[in-house]
Amino acid sequence: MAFPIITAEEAASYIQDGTTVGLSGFTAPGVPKVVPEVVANNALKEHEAGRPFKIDLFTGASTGPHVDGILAENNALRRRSPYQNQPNLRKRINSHDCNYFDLHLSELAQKLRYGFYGDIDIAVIEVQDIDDDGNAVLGLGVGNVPTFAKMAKKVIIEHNKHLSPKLRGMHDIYLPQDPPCRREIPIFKVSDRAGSPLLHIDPSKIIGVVETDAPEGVKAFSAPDDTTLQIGANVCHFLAEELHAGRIPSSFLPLQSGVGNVANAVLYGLAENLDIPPFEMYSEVLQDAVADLLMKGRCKFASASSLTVTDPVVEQIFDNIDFFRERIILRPSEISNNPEVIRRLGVIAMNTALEADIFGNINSTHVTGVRMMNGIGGSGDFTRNAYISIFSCPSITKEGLISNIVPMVSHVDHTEHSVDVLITEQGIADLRGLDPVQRANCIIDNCAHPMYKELLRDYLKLSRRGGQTPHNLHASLGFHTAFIENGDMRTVDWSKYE
Ligand code: 0RQ
Repeated sequence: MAFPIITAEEAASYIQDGTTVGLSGFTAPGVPKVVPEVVANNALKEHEAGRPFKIDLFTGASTGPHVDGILAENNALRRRSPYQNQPNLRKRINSHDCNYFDLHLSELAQKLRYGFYGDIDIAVIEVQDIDDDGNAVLGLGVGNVPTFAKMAKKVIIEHNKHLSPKLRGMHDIYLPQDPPCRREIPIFKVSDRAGSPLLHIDPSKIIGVVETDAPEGVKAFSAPDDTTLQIGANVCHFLAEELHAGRIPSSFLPLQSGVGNVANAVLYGLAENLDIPPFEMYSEVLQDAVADLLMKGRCKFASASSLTVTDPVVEQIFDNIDFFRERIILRPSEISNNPEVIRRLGVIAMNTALEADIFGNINSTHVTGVRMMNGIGGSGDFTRNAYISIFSCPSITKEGLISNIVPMVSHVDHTEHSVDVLITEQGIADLRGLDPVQRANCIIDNCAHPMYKELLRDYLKLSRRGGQTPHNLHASLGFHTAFIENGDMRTVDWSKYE
């Protein structure tokens, strides 16, 4: 290797208070394994010495405890985008110790290139291999690394020996031109390749290579429970009905599946439901369930920005790499989540809501409207451009203290205009072509939990004072205020608002 081998400490010394850093990867996979932790430790030492130390951090998506977790714990993040899921960082964001701006994942790379968020000082990039000319085989997650590599003034490489040399060929690295020169992205089928299997990094920018040997450490999801299994079964039932009605072509359409426990249960439902023919996925992450779906032939091909699978599944993929390399493409998130491609391919989007309102607006990010959970992630990229956009969630949370179907969402991520179908364990609300009152009745009848149906119907009566979308603005957040005051949404008293 033409580049100097350096220690993580030497590498981290290039990252100082105020440095803007871009990290490779998408979710934990592909994210550098050692340099960020040393940066976090340096921050702690600086703080103990009474000196400021905070960095601006851009990534592909969430990272892991060894990056966002420890950087947040040591209060080393000044600005952060575009997605996170670490409890420590959540606390920093909600207390404004860290300025987090929550962005559609497909947009960060181009907005950085447009110059909206300033320079990238240092990119830290995990590779499986890199040649003397700077051509790199990436790891299991891509994210925004092509843009970070292009924009960064200096690059640090983490060479992770844990990665299989046979990963070469799984990636498709494509960087679009920016307006006014942008052309169509030449992906017309899920399995189309538009770019190169290698990422080119300008060798003159490479400071050095840090050697690592580390697994990804992706956490397993909770095993599906009765509720999530029923949601999965309802999603599959809906898709099978659409297929039989001819509204989905008989060859089926590519699926996108969101993140979390509910999304994982939906994927397990797809494995079992033979009414749905073998399908393809055009998604942003591939979870454990997808490896299984590929092995069983239920999924024919999968395109995403990351293999977000647990370590045993990584080993399974490495052991059968020839099989998986033929069936998986890993792309930059700007491409995996690209609105142009999603709409062209007719992707069916399946994402998860924290809460939905009776008119079909979705809150995916803010607990009781104020506390950031994770971020919008790629859900908007897919939802807004999908062939059919489905949201699912359990009808209740915390044993019924919270209804996930509310009169008005306390924060809006996806508007009623982009949501075709809402699914809970109770049933399916097909909202296509319905006016707001029809939608409200459809959601209450099919998706709300029985213990909340009457309360929601009463709200609708209370709101019948005219207007296309009948709300009572005093009462519209009544469920939330009842929860804040009494810890139970069922204690709402509509008579106060009559
Ligand atoms: O809390 O952890 O204390 O038990 O929220 O809820 O039911 O486990 O949901 O893991 O499926 O995640 C929306 C967060 C769902 C995720 C969200 C509480 C509940 C629990 C988690 P505990 P579940 P999931 C891009 C896809 C946005 C980004 C996205 C997400 C915790 O899916 O981040 O879609 N989505 N990316 O108890 C208060 C409510 C609540 C609530 C749940 N209404 N009020 N708390 N909880 N509902 C596309 C890809 O391709 C990846």
